[in-house]
Amino acid sequence: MKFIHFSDTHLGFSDLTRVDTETGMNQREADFYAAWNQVIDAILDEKPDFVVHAGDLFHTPRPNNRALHCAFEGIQKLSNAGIPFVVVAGNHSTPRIRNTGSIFESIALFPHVYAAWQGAYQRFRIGECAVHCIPHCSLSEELDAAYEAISVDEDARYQILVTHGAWRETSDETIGSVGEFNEQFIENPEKRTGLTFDYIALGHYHKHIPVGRTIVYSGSTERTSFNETGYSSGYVRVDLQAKKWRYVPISSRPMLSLGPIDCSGLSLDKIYAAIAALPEDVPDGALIRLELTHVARDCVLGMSTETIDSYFPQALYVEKIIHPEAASDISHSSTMIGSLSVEFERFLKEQQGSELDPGKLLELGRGLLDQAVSG
Ligand SMILES: [Mn+2]
Repeated sequence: MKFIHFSDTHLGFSDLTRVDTETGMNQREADFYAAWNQVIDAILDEKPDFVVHAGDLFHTPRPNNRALHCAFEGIQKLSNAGIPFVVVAGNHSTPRIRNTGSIFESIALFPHVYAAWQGAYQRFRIGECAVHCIPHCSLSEELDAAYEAISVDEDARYQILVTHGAWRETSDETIGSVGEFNEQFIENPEKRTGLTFDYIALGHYHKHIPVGRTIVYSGSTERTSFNETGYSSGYVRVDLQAKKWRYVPISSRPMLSLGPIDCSGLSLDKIYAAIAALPEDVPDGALIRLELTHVARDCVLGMSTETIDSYFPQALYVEKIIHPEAASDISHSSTMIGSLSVEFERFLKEQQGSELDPGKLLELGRGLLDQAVSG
């Protein structure tokens, strides 16, 4: 039996202010749909016996209409092709309040679709394979109960487990933790239950990485932040009979980090020159994170986003992370050009002749902006 394992498609994710000129859609939102469609097309092409999705199908518990349409369209294609699709809910697509219902209830209406989303263990049988599912559980008691409920299907030739969370091998060895507040920890289920699985399909960690010989994070199909720079995007093709799996990369938007450039003692012109001297092999449509350290305060305020962007005409977006020199207060030790607090400081500088204390105004304004942004 052969199946495809993928995960963390985060449909409905959107970011940055770039718009796809053809559709008018947020470009990053469109990128995530394109990645999902690539995997769906690959599945239709490969015709596996079934497919498992290990969580975070959607970016939020209440996805927008475009995200729903994209998911339904893909799932319908699999359903029409008679390819069973098993999906577990991850932490991003689990509502915090249960009585709001779940989108997985609707997804499970498609023929050949099996969804585990109710904070409880579920087992599905697909041909010769028993698929054991532990979705995201909001309470640790539910997770404990889910583990206890795992039962082997004696008639099935293969047993696989699909689950979503950070892998906890021992109490001080965790893999795939991303520090989200509602992250679930998966204690090695084989150790915990004494059962052996032919394969454990993991979701949550956006980096593709095997945890054991047949315990695998497929990784995500696109990257939700610059922290994921360098992660590939793709899915895993598993052959149960041959006891083998293979990672298959898909194409996703290029993302790269440039710098840090040490700007100690550099004038603004010299800083621009140092940026201009960075390697030029930036792929078309890339997302770039540019980091500058020890930037003199005056340079931070005088820096032009447009000038920096002009050095990377082929980039879709350039994020500028600035570490000002000798920052007086630690909470503002790093900043982003274009961020509200920097723009506010620039604005204040232009307001000459006010009788109000500019230092106090700046402090007060930044405090309020920080509150508004983090709240
Ligand atoms: Mn995720």
